[in-house]
Amino acid sequence: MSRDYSKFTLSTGKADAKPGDVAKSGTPKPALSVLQELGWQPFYAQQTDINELAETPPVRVTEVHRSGLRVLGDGIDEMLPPRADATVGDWLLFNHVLPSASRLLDRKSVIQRRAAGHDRQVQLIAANIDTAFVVTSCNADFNVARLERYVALAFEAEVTPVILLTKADLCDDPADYVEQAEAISNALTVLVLDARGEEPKVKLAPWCKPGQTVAFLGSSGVGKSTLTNALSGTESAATQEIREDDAKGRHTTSHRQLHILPGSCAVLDTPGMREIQLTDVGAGVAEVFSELDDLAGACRFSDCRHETEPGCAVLAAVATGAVDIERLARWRKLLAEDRHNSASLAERRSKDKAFGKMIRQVKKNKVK
Ligand SMILES: Nc1nc2c(ncn2[C@@H]2O[C@H](COP(=O)(O)OP(=O)(O)OP(=O)(O)O)[C@@H](O)[C@H]2O)c(=O)[nH]1
Ligand SMILES: [Mg+2]
Ligand SMILES: [Zn+2]
Repeated sequence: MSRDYSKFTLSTGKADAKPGDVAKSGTPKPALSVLQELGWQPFYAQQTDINELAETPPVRVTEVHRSGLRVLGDGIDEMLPPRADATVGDWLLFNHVLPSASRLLDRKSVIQRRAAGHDRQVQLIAANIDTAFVVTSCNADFNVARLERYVALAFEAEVTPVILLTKADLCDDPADYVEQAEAISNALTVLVLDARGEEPKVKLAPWCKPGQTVAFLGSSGVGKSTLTNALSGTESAATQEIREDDAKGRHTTSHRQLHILPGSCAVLDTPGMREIQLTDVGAGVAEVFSELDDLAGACRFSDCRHETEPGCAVLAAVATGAVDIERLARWRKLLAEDRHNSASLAERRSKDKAFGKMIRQVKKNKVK
């Protein structure tokens, strides 16, 4: 069956309202197409044209499994063979003749981390997210250093971060948590809420507009799946009670899944992350700690590490009490970690290059 993709290219812009879509009140209500519900935006449309779309329709990766990628499109629900270059949220142009040749579209954003374990590869967490809801609870899960990491990841990816403090109903006075979260960055919204019931729908509405893609990130047990269910009005995401003694979750969600909400946004529910090692997020870290980054410009040495160097403007600010010494310590730790991980990545790349060159040389010699 061939579909009319003309309204999904840039030339004609958004899907037009059909006469039947006029709501009873008389206000015209634009029909949300399947692709728009999946999060299709002009950014993706401009990478293709109507002919290519008709041949290879757009599909979005909603789940990644070892066995392959689940992709959804207009009338399409397929599994593609596994591929390392794609992650949840990616858009592909689906080649039904040769699915593995489906073309991956450029991303609007990508959130990635350095994976735990020995090989410590860069792991893609999500692509094409508009808003990252960084979720923590008003309990023992709350940790400023971890929140700063998530916010740096979001800033680096140019994704809007919003911190959600859940379980407000279980906390006598969330004000202290709110204050600490707000101190992380001026360019940040902090909301406190009960993840169950109707509250999330109302409070998250400004970010969950039709056609938008939002993600819930955070530790296990903070309520990411509960929030997903609250937005969808279903119980489709499994949830489970946390351990009473230390408020730790039970890693109930085991894989990332993009939930498509009819008439609304796309919601990515993720498993609780045990560790987020930063890599290649220099700009994101600088943005979170912008007041320190600005001060560092006035240090005597351009490579000042703000430890013991003379003429250090950051240490001077600590001495006057203008800068919190613990925040400085967290900043230095992230800078060092990012430097280490990014450098080893660069090293690995150059090693890979050298190895490739050696192989080519060997092959060439054989031919001779
Ligand atoms: N009272 C209350 N309970 C909540 C709130 N948010 C989540 N919970 C409960 O906390 C438990 C864990 O919630 P989940 O939604 O499973 O947490 P999760 O972040 O998805 O956890 P993982 O899937 O393990 O990463 C469940 O029992 C929820 O009902 C809240 O705001 N208030
Ligand atoms: Mg979950
Ligand atoms: Zn300094």
